[in-house]
Amino acid sequence: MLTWPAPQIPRLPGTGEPVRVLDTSTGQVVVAAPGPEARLYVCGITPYDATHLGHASTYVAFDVLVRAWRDAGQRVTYASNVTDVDDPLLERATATGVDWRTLAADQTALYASDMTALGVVPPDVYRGVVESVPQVVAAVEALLARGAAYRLPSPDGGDDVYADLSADPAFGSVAGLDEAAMLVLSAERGGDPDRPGKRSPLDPLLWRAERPGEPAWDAPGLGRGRPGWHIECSVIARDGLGVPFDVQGGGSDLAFPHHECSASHLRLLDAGESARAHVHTGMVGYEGHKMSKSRGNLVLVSRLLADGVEPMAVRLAVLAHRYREDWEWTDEGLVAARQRVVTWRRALAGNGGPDAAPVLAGIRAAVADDLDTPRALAVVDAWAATALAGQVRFHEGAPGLVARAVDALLGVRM
Ligand code: 5CA
Ligand code: ZN
Repeated sequence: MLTWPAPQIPRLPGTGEPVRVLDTSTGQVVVAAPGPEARLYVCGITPYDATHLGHASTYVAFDVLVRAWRDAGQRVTYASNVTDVDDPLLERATATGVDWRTLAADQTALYASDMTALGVVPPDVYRGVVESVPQVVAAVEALLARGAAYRLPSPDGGDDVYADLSADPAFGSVAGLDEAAMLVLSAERGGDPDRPGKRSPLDPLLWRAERPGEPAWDAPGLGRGRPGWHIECSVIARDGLGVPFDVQGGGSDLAFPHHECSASHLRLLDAGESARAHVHTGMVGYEGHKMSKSRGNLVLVSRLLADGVEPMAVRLAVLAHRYREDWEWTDEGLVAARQRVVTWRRALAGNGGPDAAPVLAGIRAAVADDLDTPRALAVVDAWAATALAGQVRFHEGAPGLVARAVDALLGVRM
């Protein structure tokens, strides 16, 4: 898949601190990528509707992580997917009478333009499911050969293939949920715990035999069909990054079953390993509920931009919240972000101002501390307030350094 253009990241003097993030599986804040290279996989969109603020918030959060690693002198490899064939996409295509490929292509393009506007660094490895079918087929065949998967006849002929979770003693280690909670979430989030004939209700689908009216691909060893959901991310992460990699990321709605199952598939495919840390963003809500395509309570990035909101105000409205907490999108939050753009611009306008070195150090310390972007914004706010008060020693070039720091580390280009 084609990505979008990479934003230019200004150089800064010195280097950032080792970046710590909250790992869901241990509950600890850890240095997730201790080596010279950082490898990140973030679950990409299912392109059946336009990018909303929940998506934007998740991708901006991981963008701050990428920028912090780079600032700390690490080489970053970032991989992501596009779920360009899956149940919700096919259902929307049928409901609206649009070809599923056209729907996916249009929405993927809109997502790319939204990410470009928001200054999100594009992934280095960016793959759709459709272009990954041969790799998925090989992985499902390998799991069958290892006895870690089984076939179940489909009502429409052919066989579906399920992973046999009893082959993986570490299943459950990502989200740490009990059986009852896992069953509830599996049913809510794309699983089929009530399907008769499965060895265990939580066993996830790896390959879905062709159904009438659904797209399908030839796979001589499996029979015509299409990939299940979790295996796509296992395969794209493994091929794009190698295993183990440093961070598996996504929204908290993906911790179970999606990241639990994709980590399990990886362990069974690659002798026991998956991601070193799982990092999850909180859910953005709107009008009292999680913003979701299925509920329809969406604030779209493209709609805000079309209404004349500056992309950097949208980005600042997101960065005003801690990534790991749930939060609610509000008009007041956007008004405050627009005001912040105005204030920062005024403070940055001159050639001199208060010393910028503590601002750079303060932003670095805040983002390294589990991406504490609200604290980073407060550091800049304080500098801007002092600059506008105009009663400090004049440091020539200080606004330039603050502008570069805000650009490089927070992705906010003034
Ligand atoms: N294609 C799959 C992942 S493989 C998927 O979940 N797609 S998605 O389009 O539904 O979501 C894309 C990303 O946005 C995921 O990381 C998801 O966790 C995140 N996300 C979805 N809704 C919200 C929300 N309301 N707040 C924050 N993040 C969200
Ligand atoms: Zn995924």
